Amino acid sequence: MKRIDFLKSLGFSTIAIATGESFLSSCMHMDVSPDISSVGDFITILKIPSEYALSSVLKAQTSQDTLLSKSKVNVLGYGENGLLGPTIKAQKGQYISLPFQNNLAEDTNIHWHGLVIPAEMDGHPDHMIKPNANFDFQFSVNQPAGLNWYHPHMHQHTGEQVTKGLSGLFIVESREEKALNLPRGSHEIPLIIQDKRFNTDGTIRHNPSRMEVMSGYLGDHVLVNGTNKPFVEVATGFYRFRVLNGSSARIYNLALSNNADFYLIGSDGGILPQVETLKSLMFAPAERADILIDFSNLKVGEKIYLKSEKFNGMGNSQGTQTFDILSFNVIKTETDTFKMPSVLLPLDKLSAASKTRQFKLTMGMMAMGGGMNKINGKTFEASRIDETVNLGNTEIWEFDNSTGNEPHPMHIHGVQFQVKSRSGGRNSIMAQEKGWKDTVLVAPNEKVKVQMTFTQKGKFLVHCHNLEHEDDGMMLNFEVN
Ligand SMILES: [Cu+2]
Repeated sequence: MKRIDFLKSLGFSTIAIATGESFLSSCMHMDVSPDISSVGDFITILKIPSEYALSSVLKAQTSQDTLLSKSKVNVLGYGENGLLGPTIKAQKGQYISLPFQNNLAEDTNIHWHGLVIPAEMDGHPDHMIKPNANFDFQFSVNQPAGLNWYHPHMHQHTGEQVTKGLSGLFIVESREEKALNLPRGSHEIPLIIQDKRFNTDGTIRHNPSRMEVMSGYLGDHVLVNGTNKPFVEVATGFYRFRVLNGSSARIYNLALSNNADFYLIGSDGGILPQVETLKSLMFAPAERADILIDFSNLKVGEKIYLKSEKFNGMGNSQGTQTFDILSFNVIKTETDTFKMPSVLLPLDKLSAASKTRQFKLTMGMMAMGGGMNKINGKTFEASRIDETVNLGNTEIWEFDNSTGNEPHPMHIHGVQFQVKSRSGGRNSIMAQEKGWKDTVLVAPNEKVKVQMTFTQKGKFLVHCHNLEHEDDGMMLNFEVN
């Protein structure tokens, strides 16, 4: 096939193809779906992020970590301990102060993903923290117990900083959640799943081509908590896994290698009303899953894997392979007293919506100098307010990907929302969408409606959480007055 015909087959117009050799060559070096089923045993013990010590300084900095081999390489993280940051825990109702220091040679900031907090604390790209500068993040945590996270949020460089290691977990706990008596202590394990690519020297590589800015920058290794091919030792009981998809673009179709059921008890914004018994779970970037796994039917010495199965309908580069993520090695028997609750925590009903807004997701083929991924025909402009919302109002926002070819995990800042409907594509509300959400996967051909009440004043963002799409400008401002 001639190069020009090849590009046309990918959907490029003749005009787009005519716009420059550098674009052509970057396309020809594309690696749309790298092989992730690399050989090797799961023989490295799963790292667990440290717990944040209250009022200690979170420092964005370069440090060293072991990733693919035993030799240490330079990575980014929050602190001296290598990739990622400490897990912050706060009680519902707690006022928390998080001193932050930028020890990088470039600007950064922190977005508290999932937390409903004032705009000045939310980490808008307007609010950058310069090299060697510091900032005290202070806010009250007034939301249900759940797994949230934190990461940088600047325009055009979020993908690079997150990929190189800047992310951490923020867990909100509450009395209501404690009363459920869920597995805890050694039976509650955080899992940050991230695919990455590497340079020959073992450092993390971030160099998406123009093609990958559209199709997704997928890695060829999957790390869990920064561990390549990890195992975790378990006993024959129930465990609670607090799972974050911290990847740039990769969607996982989570399942267990023995085809056993697992139990979804929570998603982005907290605990679900009821347990969802699943064999598999489509899990998009920035989504969280609170999962219980029962190992009581296994014998000491057995191993099962958390894996990702093949899937369709999410663009050409996603779901092309089945691969293992994490090995569970059963090392001891125990008597487990955990009882699965028949109901979990009730989901508050939202008021009726006073307005519906449309967000049309499109991918323009070529815009030299500008973004290709657009919302309502626009790319991000920091000073432009795209939507104005009245404080206290309840609205429905519809994300319309009916003409798109790529999946978009859409994230709204400053709120937790409920998914009201999905038409086209998968045509139904998924298990993890039956509770509070801040990120919803909008697959090709789908229109998804979400509903929320705006309780925080100020300037916030709505954007795609495929980090290359976001950095390309698939992000708008909205202001709540
Ligand atoms: Cu997107």
